[in-house]
Amino acid sequence: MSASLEQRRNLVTAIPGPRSRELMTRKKSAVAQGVGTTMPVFAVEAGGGVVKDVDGNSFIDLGSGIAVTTVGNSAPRVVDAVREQVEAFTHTCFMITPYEGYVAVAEALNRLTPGDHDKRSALFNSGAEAVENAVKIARAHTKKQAVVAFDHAYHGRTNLTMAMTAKSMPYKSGFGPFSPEVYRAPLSYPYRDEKNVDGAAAARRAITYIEKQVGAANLAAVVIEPIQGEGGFIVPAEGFLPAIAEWCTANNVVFIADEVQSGFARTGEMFACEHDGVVPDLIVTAKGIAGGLPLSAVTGRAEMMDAAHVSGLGGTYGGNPIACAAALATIETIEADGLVERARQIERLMLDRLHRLQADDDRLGDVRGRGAMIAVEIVKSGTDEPDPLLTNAIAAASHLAGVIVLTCGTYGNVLRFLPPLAISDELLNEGLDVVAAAFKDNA
Ligand code: PLZ
Repeated sequence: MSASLEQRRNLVTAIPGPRSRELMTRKKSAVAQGVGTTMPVFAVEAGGGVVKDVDGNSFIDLGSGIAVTTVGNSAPRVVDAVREQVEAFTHTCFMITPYEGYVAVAEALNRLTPGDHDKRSALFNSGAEAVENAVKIARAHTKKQAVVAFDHAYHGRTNLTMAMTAKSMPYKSGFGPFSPEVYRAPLSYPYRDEKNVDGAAAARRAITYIEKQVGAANLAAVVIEPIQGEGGFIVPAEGFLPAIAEWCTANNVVFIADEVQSGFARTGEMFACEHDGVVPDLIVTAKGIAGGLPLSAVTGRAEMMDAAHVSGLGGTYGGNPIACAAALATIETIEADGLVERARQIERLMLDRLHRLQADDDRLGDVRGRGAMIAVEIVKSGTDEPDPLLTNAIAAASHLAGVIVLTCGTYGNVLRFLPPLAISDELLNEGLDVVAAAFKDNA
């Protein structure tokens, strides 16, 4: 981020402006339509809490490029580290001539992830690729095959992770057949579960499904997002995650936490499973790990990680030196700038404002989340019926008014907020003012 990037919302053209419109025309004739875009504007610069477009409009960023630029876009330490690395060398392939940065990232992950047991890490490029590798490792360790994922889960767009992802449109429809031996269990969803289904009861329900439909004897791994991302920022009821993790341990099943979206200070802990006191066997990270450079990882118990034979894990670019340099600078930034605590401050500010909004407007059916991973589930007034049309209208109105917000949820009715932790309170409040006005305008 250049020092000249002003930290304010400023619209100087209609949205989209003429240059963005021109680029969108080029996009339509050059890029496959399967690659969609949420906003109609093209970025040229970003940093702090702002994204600037080609027409000179500045947007408040409440999305962080889907929870990636947690330390801020072009965060100063990341820029310096990347510049230094790119001038030294760009790639040798860690599997050919290794380099220190990869090892240092593995050491940092082993130190930062929950549990003080002996750990190992392996690095990859995308979240989906890391999830796939976590499953490979669990299968190699247990010598079993089946995998359980949950309702509303999102784990990626590759063949195995499409099978693990719950939502058909847009992620799976027409792209089958999907990987076999993937089963789905019911989640704990406090807003939509019957009132008597607490965390323990939801865990019993899930475990019964798993035991009856799969059988522990066949099950290699249970994969779960401690707070679901694309599925709607669903925070399971207290006790749910520990009960599932305990059952896994008792049954020689690898408990894999997919913290691709929830990890790296996002939720007011370094990792979301820490809120529940859960120590996963394997933890999958990506997104926030490297300040915007493509990097992902699997970290876990040494004896499980080492179950895969030599050269059984890897990939040409996995743990690319530039991405590793960015990750080390990102971790340094989180620690030196107290960003875990910053995420907690953001939680207080956002929940307070959204709860006040909810008190006057029952279309905000549920306000939930942790840290800087906060959402509103939008319903039709007087009911709990999902209202995806209103959700899209609120998001679109916010976009036109200069605020980047995203939607999610199986029913498409969740407005989610993932601000960079580098955002100011002032911008955050202004962004929420815009969203509040959008609710009023859509009364
Ligand atoms: N696991 C929990 O959130 C990525 C994807 C959006 P990749 N989520 C955003 C989209 O439309 O593609 C994600 C996630 C969780 C895995 C992934 C996959 O990570 O880096 O996108 O492969």
